[in-house]
Amino acid sequence: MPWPSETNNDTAIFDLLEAERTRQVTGLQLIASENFASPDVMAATGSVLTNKYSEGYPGKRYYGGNAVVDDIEALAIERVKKLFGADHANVQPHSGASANMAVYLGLLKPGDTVLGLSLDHGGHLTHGSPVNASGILYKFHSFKVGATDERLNFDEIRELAIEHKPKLIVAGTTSYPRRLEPEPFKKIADEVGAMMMFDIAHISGLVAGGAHPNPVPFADVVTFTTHKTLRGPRGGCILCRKELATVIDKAVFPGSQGGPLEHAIAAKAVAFHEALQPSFKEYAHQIVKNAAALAAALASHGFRLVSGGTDTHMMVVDLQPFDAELTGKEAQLVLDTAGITLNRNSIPNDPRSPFVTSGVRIGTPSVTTQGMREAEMPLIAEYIVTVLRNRNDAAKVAEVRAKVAQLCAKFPVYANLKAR
Ligand code: DSN
Repeated sequence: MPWPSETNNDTAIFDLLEAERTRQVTGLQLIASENFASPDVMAATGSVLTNKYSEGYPGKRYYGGNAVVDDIEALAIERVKKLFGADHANVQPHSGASANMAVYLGLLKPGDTVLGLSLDHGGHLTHGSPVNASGILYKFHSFKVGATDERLNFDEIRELAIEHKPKLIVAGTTSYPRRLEPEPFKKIADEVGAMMMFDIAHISGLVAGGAHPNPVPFADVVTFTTHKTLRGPRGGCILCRKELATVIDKAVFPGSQGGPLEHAIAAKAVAFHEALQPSFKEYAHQIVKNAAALAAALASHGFRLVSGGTDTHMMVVDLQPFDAELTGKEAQLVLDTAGITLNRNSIPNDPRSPFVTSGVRIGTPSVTTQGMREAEMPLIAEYIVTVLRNRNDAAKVAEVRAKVAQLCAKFPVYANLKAR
């Protein structure tokens, strides 16, 4: 018996999907962790693989009918290993958080000591936040960015490592705008006999495209998400040294996940293939150039950039010098009304709560996918400034909304794509 014919017109959901498509393509998407996946990535995500169970790994499944799935997952593994020069890859993590928790499960025992960057200084929930399982199950000690330069201080990290003797050092960030060299982390890890995990969730596309140093030769384990700068489907991935392959695979399945999402794995394989093309290098470098141009334009309008600027895809903007009354929360809300989407973000040592904040985080992966370049960045900065200066003037905000739509129309993404 087929699906109920009465639901063929599920307009409630499909109208909403169309509304979301319209929102995405008519506004400026400046959330640093988002991107526009290709139509091929989205076709694989919405494919027949959504129907299949395949617990296990290629050649070792607990269900029948997995010959094709095996080929797909093997291809995803082969491609991602080539992309990052890794010994071993596990492409099954459902997300970056799942990838990180699986690594902890594989490498640590509950109560083991770990060192990671504090969430409020640019780390991630899974780097030991007390409200996250990582901070509940393991004994995390946090390092912070320097009070004046707002950059990682490897002398401080080394001192903490010597003091606490962690079993694992977690490198990686979610709102740190600077290059993260892997060598200093490796040196400290070696000195104190710790393992090293590098979470490149944000920068995996930059690493793949050669616009950021690759930590794979230095780290025991590298985790990342596939949907940010890498421009794939929502999901996670783990790379590791071959000696850790079995322990990592067991920690993902059966350790922390059940059936893998093979539709997402097929889409990851598509994204890895796209990232292996020469044009992806150009894309990755253009993201960084665009971020630098946007940061410079914002600075010229009186905003303060945390750490003084950016060398990645993102910037964290301190709103206080621009307008002491303006909070990150208010900025996010009013900019959304103007079709400019970004997120409020704590600045280091923020006097306001994480729900309010004194900053915003801005990223250029999505607008770069649309084809925008340095020339468009001052315009984006100008729109942001106009909205924030006139935040109580609905007509002015609406004027900018119209200009944003006009700009986006010149850089069409998903031109012919419909919700279905
Ligand atoms: N939510 C992601 C980000 O925006 O950085 C991190 O998990």
